[in-house]
Amino acid sequence: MLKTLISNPEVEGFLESTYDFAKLMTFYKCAIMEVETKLNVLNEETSLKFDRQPINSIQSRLKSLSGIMKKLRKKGLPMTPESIEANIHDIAGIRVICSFKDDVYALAQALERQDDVEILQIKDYIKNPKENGYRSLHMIISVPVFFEKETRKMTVEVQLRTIAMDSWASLEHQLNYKKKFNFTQEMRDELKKCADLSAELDQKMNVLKTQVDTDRESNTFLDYLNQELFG
Ligand code: 0O2
Repeated sequence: MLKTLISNPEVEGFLESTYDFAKLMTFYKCAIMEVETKLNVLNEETSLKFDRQPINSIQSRLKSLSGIMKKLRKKGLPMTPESIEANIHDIAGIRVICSFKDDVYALAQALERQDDVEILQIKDYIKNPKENGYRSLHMIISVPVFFEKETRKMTVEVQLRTIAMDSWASLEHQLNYKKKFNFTQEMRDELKKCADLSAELDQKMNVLKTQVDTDRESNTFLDYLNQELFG
């Protein structure tokens, strides 16, 4: 297998720049760390203000070498570190699973406001769901990563979605997304109905959240301390 790979001229050229590739991937890995820290800080702030966590969980991944090569080949692009950096924007990927729909937008706006974050692209599949019912907020952002003698602006794909959006997308991913099985129209309609139900659930939970947040915001920190200490 390895022998076949190395005898492929495309791969041969790629391996020549192995060090540059490893360095690039390290920059991406650090960019993920930077953005995760930003998200965790925002999570702490909301936790202090509203006594609840807007982020349910964060998953991150670096795209695999085979995934990168597949994408470059599909786009007919050269397999060099320069080409990867210029053309593929989801090498560093972060999925943020939020508690409520408002949290998705609040976190996105908070990231946008940060001086060192540049927004390169936003796709709002919550306001404009995909035809199959997929909902999520996708952002391509750029953040600086500081090495000892070099600073690079790295792109990171951030997908923000609620727990309900995530459970639908995870199940749909297993059943349908990029799968060869031929989904009938009836099955597609059924999947879409499930997506609509999950959107309704998000909407109802969001209304409840707004009522609770409004109440908590109107209580001062001293009220909160009094309650905690004296019941
Ligand atoms: P996987 O399997 O998650 O790695 P591009 O990234 O530019 O090539 P596109 O379509 O412009 O492609 O990007 P878009 O629309 O922002 O979607 C990218 C990612 O969103 C996908 O990554 C999925 O993770 C997710 N996604 C988009 N549409 C769907 C969908 O219909 N169902 C599910 N479950 N996930 C979706 P990948 O790399 O395509 O796939």
